[in-house]
Amino acid sequence: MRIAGADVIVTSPGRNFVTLEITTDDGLVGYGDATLNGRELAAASYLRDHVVPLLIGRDAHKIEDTWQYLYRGAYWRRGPVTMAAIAAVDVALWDIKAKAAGMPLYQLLGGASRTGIRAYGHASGRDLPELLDSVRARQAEGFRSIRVQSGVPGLETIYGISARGKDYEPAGRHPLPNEETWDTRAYLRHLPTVFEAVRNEFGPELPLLHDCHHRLTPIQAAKLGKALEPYDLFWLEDCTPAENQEALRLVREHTTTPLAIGEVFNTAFDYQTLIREQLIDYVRSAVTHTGGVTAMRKLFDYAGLYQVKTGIHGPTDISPVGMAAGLHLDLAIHNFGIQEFMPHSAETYEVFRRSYTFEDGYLHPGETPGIGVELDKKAAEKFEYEPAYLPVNRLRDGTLHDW
Ligand code: EZ4
Ligand code: CO
Repeated sequence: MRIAGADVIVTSPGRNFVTLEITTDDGLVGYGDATLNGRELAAASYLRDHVVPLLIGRDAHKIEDTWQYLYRGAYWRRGPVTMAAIAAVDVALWDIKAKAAGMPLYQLLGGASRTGIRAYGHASGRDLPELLDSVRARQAEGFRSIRVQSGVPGLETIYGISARGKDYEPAGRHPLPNEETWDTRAYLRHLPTVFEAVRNEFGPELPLLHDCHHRLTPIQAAKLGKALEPYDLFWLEDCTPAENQEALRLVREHTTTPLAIGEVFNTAFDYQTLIREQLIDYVRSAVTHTGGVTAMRKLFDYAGLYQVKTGIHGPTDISPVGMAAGLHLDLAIHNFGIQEFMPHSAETYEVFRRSYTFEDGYLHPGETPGIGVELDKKAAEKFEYEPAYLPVNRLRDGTLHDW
């Protein structure tokens, strides 16, 4: 089975997505996601200009060899653009292989290790009453684990907080990024009071998560982890900037709050110290940003040796194709932890027809052969690309800060 064609589709049904469509000489079609929020066209060009010409005529069954060919063959290794492009090829080839086998992908990964995939949803509020309502809304949708993000008195717009009743979408369709203002001391004072109130309202059972979005120094993160211990978090995410693996040593020495990190990582090497020294509890990589199913499987198996579990990144900037690929891994691997799930808009689902389901707090990839997501090209054409950027963050004196 040879690769006969490869097409890169940039579409914007509610937000931008980059999709690779590979076709084989016997008529099978596979999809992969290369969406890199705010830098989409770089991944599209990497694929179109430098990868597609290498794919035509290759044996579609040789997934590992193609992965190594694109990774080692580029000479310039790693990086978000490269790894998103490799991920798209890898997932499209797994989709094709599973379709050729007539099985859902998870069967090729060893079969199901569980009946459903525990998912967490996002609750947020500009103030406490709004936040409590938002937690109730997620519960009503079926979520049994909930990420809690709260506004901070004195700060206007911050990461993770949507307008009342609306879904959060950080990328804005502006010619320039929005600028937000940040104050770490105000945040560190306020957040423990929020978790105290949420625990009082919903009791001790409900698993609660929180995302610091890389904004703290190691000692600030240590202080926050300690302050949140009475509220028994499922995890504290991205407490320090991701580049510095050693930072987590200091945090770990001071708190038993479980730690999750990795949504901006793109290879297993970014986790080497973190996993080997057991400085984290959950790896947050997404299939789309970490080189595909092939690379994720290796990362998860490595993490499993150290009792580190998974928590695949699942924001709306992972397309339904990338989401579905992650769900097959979630179902098959042993060391699954939890899956983030931000449902996509109706427009997105019009372009990406999916077989995965969410019911009673659990996701399932479905039984369709392949990964179970098909792109409707006609529908995709209706939604033209629009430049969009993630916001930037500044301290009160204007210093640029992690967002
Ligand atoms: O801000 O994917 O845990 N989820 C997150 C996301 C990220 C976006 C950035 O594109 O941190 O909401
Ligand atoms: Co995050």
